[in-house]
Amino acid sequence: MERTFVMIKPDGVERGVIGEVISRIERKGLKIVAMKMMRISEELAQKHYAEHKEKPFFGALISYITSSPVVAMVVEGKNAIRVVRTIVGATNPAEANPGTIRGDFGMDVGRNIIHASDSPESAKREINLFFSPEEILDYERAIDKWIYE
Ligand code: DAT
Ligand code: MG
Repeated sequence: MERTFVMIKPDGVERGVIGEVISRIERKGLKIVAMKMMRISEELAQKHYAEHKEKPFFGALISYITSSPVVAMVVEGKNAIRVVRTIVGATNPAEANPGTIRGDFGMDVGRNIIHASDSPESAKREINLFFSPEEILDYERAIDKWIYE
């Protein structure tokens, strides 16, 4: 099983779609193994988005992500990184397919509702940035035999 880092961004929280987003993750069959609501510090935001440091939108991205609380999660499942990116949709909500989270809820690349790790390396790095090992829970679900062959 693979783990990925998922975060409902401040616009998702403010617009009241926390439940909707979590529902989509749950009903897909993915397992939430850690979750917390928090406000991201400037320092954590800069670390999380370090790969975009030189981009023209970096400043706006940091102020957006630190502007209001977020909901951070670790999500587990078979090919979880790819599966979550698929249900999240393209980076720009204007281009994201209907049926995806960004396609259904967003209008602007600077307000795209949700973050999800894009590779095993970034998943590992981001999970470690946001969660301590004790915050990630190991548990079995009886339903899993109906989700995985
Ligand atoms: P993703 O969040 O799909 O992994 P990314 O890692 O390329 O996308 O960029 C991180 C975030 O930065 C993205 O969710 C929104 C913002 N962003 C990306 N490209 C942008 C652009 N051209 N203009 C404004 N914001 C942008
Ligand atoms: Mg990214």
